[in-house]
Amino acid sequence: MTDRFTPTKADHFSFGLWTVGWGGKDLFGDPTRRPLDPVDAVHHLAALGAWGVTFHDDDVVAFGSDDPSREATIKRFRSALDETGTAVPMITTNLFTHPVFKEGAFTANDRSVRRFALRKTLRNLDLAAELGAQTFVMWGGREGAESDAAKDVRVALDRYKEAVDLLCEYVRSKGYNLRFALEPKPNEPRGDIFLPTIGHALSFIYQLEHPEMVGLNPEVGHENMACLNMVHGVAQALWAGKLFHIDLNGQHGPRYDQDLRFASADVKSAFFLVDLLETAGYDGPRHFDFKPPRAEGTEGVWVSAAGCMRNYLVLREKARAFRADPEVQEAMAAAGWPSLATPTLGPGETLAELLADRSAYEDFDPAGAGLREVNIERLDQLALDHILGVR
Ligand SMILES: [Mn+2]
Repeated sequence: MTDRFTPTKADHFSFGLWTVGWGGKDLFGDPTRRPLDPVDAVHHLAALGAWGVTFHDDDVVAFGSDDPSREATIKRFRSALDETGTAVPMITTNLFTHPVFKEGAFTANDRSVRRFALRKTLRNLDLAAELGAQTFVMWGGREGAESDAAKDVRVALDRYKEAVDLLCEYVRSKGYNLRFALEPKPNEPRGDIFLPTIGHALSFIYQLEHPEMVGLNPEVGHENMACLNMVHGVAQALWAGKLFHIDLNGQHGPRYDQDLRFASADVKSAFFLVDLLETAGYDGPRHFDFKPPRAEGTEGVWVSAAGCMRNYLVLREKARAFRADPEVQEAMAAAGWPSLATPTLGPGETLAELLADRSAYEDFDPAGAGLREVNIERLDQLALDHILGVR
């Protein structure tokens, strides 16, 4: 079916190879789908209207491959990219699947594991530059612990910082056009993961040697797993100039990481997220990090992938209609949006003048102000009317 919600490359939708390539293996069951050749994934996604693909090193080249077979595999993959005009905007390193990383990678207590993790990542930075990726995502799924007795967290953060600083130094020395994006997640696979939320990761960035090179890759499901508001978190990342990349998917609140297709779990939050990205001028990839449910067969995988993009485009149209609706604009004014945009002190007003302003305190009527109308329900209902398609 082709309609106005059919994506094109101009929409900048990208997918991890591990998303459509997930065979359904989970903690309790074997794969339910045959392995998907990354070359086939590129062709399928391009046919659906995707603009880019992203991957972990091991998604394309099997762990431990020798150099000749690695090069042959990359060459074959590269021709699929060229044939379809598919971009590789982001690459990441798998530092979580192999048993060597069972106790962490950059924060493993074992120093030789940390050195191996660095070498594996440095090698992948060269590939990222070679394929023209501009963002290198760092998700430290094994950086954490099940027990607070496992390690001194302050020292582990020293090692984490050491690793990110070294990676930044390498990118600078090579002159690569690459920035790093930290991906927060509260737990799973580790009992507790370091840099669990957008806020933790943001504060970590400012302790680094090159904070300008490091930003965030927030994921819808990960923030929801921590009972946090994704829209607020992304807004703060944008406010800090740190939204380098984003992982769009769906999640039903605090439970295991569901990676549902975008917008399928919480339409209202997805609506406000799309509205935020589109109005804030975010110009990075709209990247889907989802998993087609294990119960689906091969055809279901592509229905699920297409649904991610379709839902984004539907919500984008609805968000635009919401913003353009005169009644919404009037309701926003009534709810005080323009007032919030006005600085609290007047132009050139000093603190002394505020202290001398009797209307601000001595003559102010807090009881009366406590009874005022705020008009947010009306605005929220208009949003819901737009989402539900009755406006
Ligand atoms: Mn996830």
